[in-house]
Formats: sequence, structure tokens, C-alpha cells
Amino acid sequence: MTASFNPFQRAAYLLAAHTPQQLPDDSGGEVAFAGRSNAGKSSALNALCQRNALARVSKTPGRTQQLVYFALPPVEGRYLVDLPGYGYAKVSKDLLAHWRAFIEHYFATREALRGLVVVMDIRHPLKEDDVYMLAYAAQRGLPAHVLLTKADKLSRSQQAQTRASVGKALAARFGESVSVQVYSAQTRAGVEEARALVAEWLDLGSAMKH
Ligand SMILES: Nc1nc2c(ncn2[C@@H]2O[C@H](COP(=O)(O)OP(=O)(O)O)[C@@H](O)[C@H]2O)c(=O)[nH]1
Ligand SMILES: [Mg+2]
Repeated sequence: MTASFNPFQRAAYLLAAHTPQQLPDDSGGEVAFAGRSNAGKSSALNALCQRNALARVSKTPGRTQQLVYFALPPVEGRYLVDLPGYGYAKVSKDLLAHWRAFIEHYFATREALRGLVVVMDIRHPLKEDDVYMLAYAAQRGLPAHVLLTKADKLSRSQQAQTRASVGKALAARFGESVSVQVYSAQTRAGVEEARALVAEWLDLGSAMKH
């Protein structure tokens, strides 16, 4: 069996930032992962990295309000960033305001940010907060990519239908800067496609040769 090379396989927890001051040096390259709580973001990250417990898969959503950085050894200065899950009703107003301000600051100022991945449950795509996140990226001229995850919950034809309608809505709103694919952490469908795109954004192919 030939497994294709996975540059994320050695991904390792680096730090969790609650404030902008705690972020790593803004000199490398990073790709941020966003999504509603329970959309399947942690599972999507784990599948991407071919790891079981890199990002914590949780039954109690919305607890963590921090930016979690994963390093990508042996390459230095490249990160995957797990953004806090949003859309969770039980978060207090203060925490929500703090989180919004932090995320807006992050998107507005973070030079290292190369692209945004928004993870959506394929059965509930394009909620208001998802569109906000995509708009933050678009404002910066950053590319974004949508993972329609938990695809295993739908039939093939339903998957294709949702992909097409979400693609159309995204193109109308954001033009060509946002792409979309079907994904499943459970069956690994679409994992290699996502890996290839994130690796390209991070320029990992050439970074590994040097
Ligand atoms: N069937 C199915 N369930 C999934 C998939 N991805 C995540 N889940 C489940 O959805 C729930 C939330 O997943 P998690 O990754 O913690 O979501 P997060 O809150 O967005 O990080 C968990 O019960 C996961 O097992 C998938 O691709 N297929
Ligand atoms: Mg999570």
C-alpha cells in the first residue's frame, strides 16, 4: 500500500493564546481553522494530521476560548491554528465580546496568516458566523477553503447537491477566493485534498526540501 506523504503527521501542540501578546512571533506562516462548536473542527484537524488526539474532540462544546497553535516539525515557523468554536449559546456576553475582539484583531493584523479553513457540518452549512469568518479573510484578500464535514451522514447525491449549492453561494458572495469540498473525518473522504491545499498555502513542499 502506498500512503502519500503527509507533512502534518508530526504536528505537535505548541501553545494556547488567550491574548494577542501570547501569540508566537509573527514571522512564519500559518493556516487558521474556524467553525461552529460541534461542527467537527477538532476531528477534521486530527484527520488532516492523521492523529487521533491532537485536537481534543469534545462532547461539551464551546469551552475553550483560545487560539491553539500546532507546530509542524521538522519545518520551523509554520503552524496550524485552531480558532475558538463559535455559535455556542452558553458563552457569556463578556467572553463573546473578548473573543470577537481577539479574532478581529488577529485577522486584521496577523501577517503570518496565509489562509482560513472553515469547517461546517454538511447538514448545516453557511451559518451567519461562518460567513463572518469568511468575510474577515476576504477583507484581507486571504484565500479561504470550506470543509463540508460529516459527509458520511449524507448520501453521495446529497453531498454533491450541498457542495454545489454552497459553492454557488460562496462564489456569488466572495468570488474565486473561497473554495469548497466535501470531507469526512470518519471515512477520511477528502482528507488528501484538504492536506494538499493547506500544504500549498504553507509552502510546505519547498520548506521541507531546504
Ligand atoms: N459521523 C461523523 N461524526 C463526526 C465527524 N467529525 C466529527 N464528528 C462528531 O461530531 C462531534 C463534534 O466533533 P468535534 O471534532 O469535537 O467538533 P468541534 O467542536 O467542531 O471541534 C463529535 O461527537 C465527533 O465524533 C465526521 O466526519 N463524521
Ligand atoms: Mg473542537
